[in-house]
Amino acid sequence: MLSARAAGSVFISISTVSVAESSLPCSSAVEAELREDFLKTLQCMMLSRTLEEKLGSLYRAGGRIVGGVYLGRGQEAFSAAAGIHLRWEKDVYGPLIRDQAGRIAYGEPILDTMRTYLGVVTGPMRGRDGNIHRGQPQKGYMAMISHLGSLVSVVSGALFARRLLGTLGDTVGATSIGDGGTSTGAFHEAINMAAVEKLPLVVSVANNQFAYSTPTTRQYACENLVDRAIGYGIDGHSVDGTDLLACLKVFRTAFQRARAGHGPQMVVGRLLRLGGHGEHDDASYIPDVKKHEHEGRDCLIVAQQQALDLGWATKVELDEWLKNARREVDKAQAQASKEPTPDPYRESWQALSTQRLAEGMGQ
Ligand SMILES: Cc1ncc(C[n+]2csc(CCOP(=O)(O)OP(=O)(O)O)c2C)c(N)n1
Ligand SMILES: [Mg+2]
Repeated sequence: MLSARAAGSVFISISTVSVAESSLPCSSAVEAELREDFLKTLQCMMLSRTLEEKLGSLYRAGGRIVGGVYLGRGQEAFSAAAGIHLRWEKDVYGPLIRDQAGRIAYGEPILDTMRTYLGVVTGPMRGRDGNIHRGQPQKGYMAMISHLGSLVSVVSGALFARRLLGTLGDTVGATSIGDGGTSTGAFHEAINMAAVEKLPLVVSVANNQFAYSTPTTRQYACENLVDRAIGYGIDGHSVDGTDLLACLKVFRTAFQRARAGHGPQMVVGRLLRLGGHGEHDDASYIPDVKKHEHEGRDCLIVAQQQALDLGWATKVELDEWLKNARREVDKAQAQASKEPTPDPYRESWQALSTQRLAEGMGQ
């Protein structure tokens, strides 16, 4: 791990961590925790990938999913490594479009996902959202906002509210953004405010090298996105987003520092999305050569190999977990498929964001 200090900020770069380096000695207690987190996270990644494959095929088959399907294929390690550090109903989480794996690691049941995509009334958004804008704000689980950058101030606002109410305790907040989203004014304003207020916030920046079809060379002029942390006066961390163990280590540090009062943490993961922006997009603008670079490797395959290399799981166990994931996804699909869609004559159609959802916020 390299460490350099600049203008009060800590830059922790583990960008070159390989499997061998990832297994560098740490205390046995920390190693045991890392191993436990790794195995849990890997199973979340498997479940996420299986679920998303099912959603993709339902979308392509047509008829049942209305609206777009936006997947996190290739970003599961980075997303889930953040989600695993969050406590359901205690911490604040504002996931973005590629965070299905993070949502699972955080604790959202996949039945909620399936119910949302199938538009049934039993889903968390009562069938009014068809994909990713679901949440349960009364639990600190913020419904995604599509306007890029806005979630940072929503999560910060929830943390700030708790601080004012005296209920912040050891709460931490986390949200995500893509390389493209970091160019918005909303992102800069929110990060600046969170830095000034020293909020316990972890911002995952998934640098998947494209914002839809716009490459990062047309997105920002600085060399590394993590360098922006210097300007905000916050900690910046950089990690290989395809390496689960490296991601877990860096998020572990980031969440510890946020909870310990060191203010916002920006974690930048380098990776590539292994698919289109959404399932409607064939990503033909991503050059083949990029797909064969280090960032184009599949984090799920890498993580399974890491588990085997470290002796943390056997091939039989990996196969069993994948089978379990398939069973769970099939079960969720079967359940949600028999549930009703909203009845337009009986639903009040009052905005969900009013009283009922707001109840309990900040507590
Ligand atoms: C403020 C704003 N501008 C434009 C859009 C339209 N839009 C949705 S996703 C997207 C690309 C986002 O790219 P990036 O932030 O890199 O995330 P990625 O999709 O690569 O994960 C754009 C331009 C938006 N949602 N919000
Ligand atoms: Mg991007």
